[in-house]
This record gives sequence, C-alpha cells and structure tokens, in this order.
Amino acid sequence: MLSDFSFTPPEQILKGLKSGMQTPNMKKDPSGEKSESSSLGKMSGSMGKSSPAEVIAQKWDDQKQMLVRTMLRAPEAEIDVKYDALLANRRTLDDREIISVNAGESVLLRLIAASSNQNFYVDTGTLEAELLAVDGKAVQPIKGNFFQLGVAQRLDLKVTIPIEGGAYPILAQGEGTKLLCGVVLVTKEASVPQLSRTAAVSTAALDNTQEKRLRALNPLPDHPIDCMLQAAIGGNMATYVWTINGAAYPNRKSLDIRGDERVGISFSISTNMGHPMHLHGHDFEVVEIDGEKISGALRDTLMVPPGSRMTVAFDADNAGIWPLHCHLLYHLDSGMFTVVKYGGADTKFWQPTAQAKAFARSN
Ligand SMILES: [Cu+2]
Repeated sequence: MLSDFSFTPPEQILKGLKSGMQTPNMKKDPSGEKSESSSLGKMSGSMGKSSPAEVIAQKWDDQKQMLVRTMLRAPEAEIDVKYDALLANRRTLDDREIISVNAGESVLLRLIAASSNQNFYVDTGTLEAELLAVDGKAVQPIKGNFFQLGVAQRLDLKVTIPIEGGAYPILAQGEGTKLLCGVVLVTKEASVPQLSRTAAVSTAALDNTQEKRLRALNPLPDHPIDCMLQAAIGGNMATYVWTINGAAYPNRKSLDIRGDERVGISFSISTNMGHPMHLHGHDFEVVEIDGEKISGALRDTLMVPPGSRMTVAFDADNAGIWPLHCHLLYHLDSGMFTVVKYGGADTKFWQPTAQAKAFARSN
C-alpha cells in the first residue's frame, strides 16, 4: 500500500494551495513579475512547469516487448503538493518492510495507490513482472519492470524469484519528485541492501504509454454507446478551484443517464496536471485514447494526462446517484466532483444547489 506523508496538516496544505503559496515547482520569474496570465482562466504552462531536464519516464521497449524505464529530456511533472515522505505499507525506506520469499517461487504483488495526492511509478528492478490486472480487473498479461500507478488505482504484478535467491527491492517513485518508497523481497540468508529514500532525478508526468497497451481479458460485450456524456476537466490555479464541465462542487451539474444502456464518458482536459478520475458503482472499459479506438482495460479509475482525450464506456446496470471525481484529494475537496445520475434514482439526498458544509471533526 503506497501512501504519501506530510508533517503539515492537510487543512494547512489546502489553505496554502488556495492562497497560492504551496506550488512547490513554481519558479519565480526573475523579472519579479507574475508570469501567470489571469486571462487564460485555466492553469497556465508558465505557472509550475520546470525547464526541461533529465527525468525518469516509462516507455515500451519494442525489442524486449515490455514496459521499461527510460530517461527523457522533459519538464519535471507538475504537482501541487510536495510531501515529506512516501510510504510503502506505512513505512519509509529507512525502515522498509522485508518480505520473506522462497527462491524459484512466483509472488503476486497487489500495489494500491492509497495516497492523498501523489501518483507513482513502480519499479520492480531486476525482476521482470507480468501485469495481470488493473483496479482488480484482469488484463491480457503484459510484461514490464516499470509501471505507472495513479492515485486510487491498483496494479497486480506477478514476479518470479530467481532460483539463485537474493534481495529484490520493489520501489515506487512519486510523480514529479525524487522521493522513493518500497518493500524488499528477500530469500533466506540473503542480505538486505541499504536503500536511499531519494532518487537522483525526478520523474516526468504520467502519460498514456501503459494505458494504450492494456487490453481487458474479459471486455464488455459488443454494443454501441447509446448515451455519450462529456466530462471537461478544468481548473484555475489562481483560485485553486477544480471543475468538471465548468462546475465545482457543490454546484455541480450531474451527468444524467436513463439506465439500462451503454454509457460513454468522454474526458477532455485543459490543465497541465493529470487527474485520476474515479467512478463509483461501476467498472468502465477504456474504449478510446487520443482518437485511437481500443478494447482497453476494465477499471474504475482513469488517469487522464494533460493534453489527452479519453473515452470510457460502461453498462448502466446499477441504478443510483454515483460519484465521479478526481482522486487527488485536494482537487476533490476543491470542487472536482460530480455525479452520474440514473433516471428515477432516489434524489432524497440530492441537493445540487446546497452550499458545502464544513464537516465537524470528531477526532
Ligand atoms: Cu485532479
């Protein structure tokens, strides 16, 4: 279980974000002028983007037919919260969990991004892994030793411990940071190496390299989309308000469907930051990425990278009012939340014009 940790309380982080103080990658314009143009009404490229440098990214290796790590000259990923540490099973790499394994056996690792606001790259190092499922749904197995994992997503990786045994770190590096966390798989009598909590270089933004390759093992039955919905992802960094179709919670516009139909949701994005979009109550299939039709992964959280257009489809067979939101919790808390609403759903608790209430803290 991967998570992010800060010594700063979340209320204070959010306050900082809303007052524009907390943009960690923000480079001050040497002229002293604010380079952010307020006329854009969306996050500007000049705001947080660092100048291109060597960063870690993921690529598909055609020769080896697997997902691998690569180095790129690209801007470091834009992130809005900088954490003090990343944790795997609640521990830093100084106190990493040692998992005993046997030489020659295969091990299934389920990685869960249980972080508040931090996306990850997962590095299995010298162990070649087979990606068997995303978000708990089987995909056609795909090989790799470097994977992408957005907040709330899950990856099932099968690795085989070499017959000679040894110590095998499974590491995760945060998107847009040098911070690392991980566990070590260790066979009897193997010595566990010291591991640094930081990598030498940062990482690029998550992209569609992996998602484009994924194919559901059990795709949705063939059926055209009956009802296509649009979800335009937007945000304003100056006010730190994040929107879906221009609306911010609680004044959200619901995405209305009839029910008993194949529903598509087309995501477009006008921010420089990617967003892991999570739908409750359904698994959807990724059916189109940047104009390319695919029979992609079945999942419940879709990472929508900057500049991309992605369409998912699902069968509306679970009547109700279901949240659709960004799983970066500071975005969720700052408006990036709407619902998919079935016709005839019980709207007793549906108050789209109500004002947000502060939740009383019981702890
Ligand atoms: Cu978001």
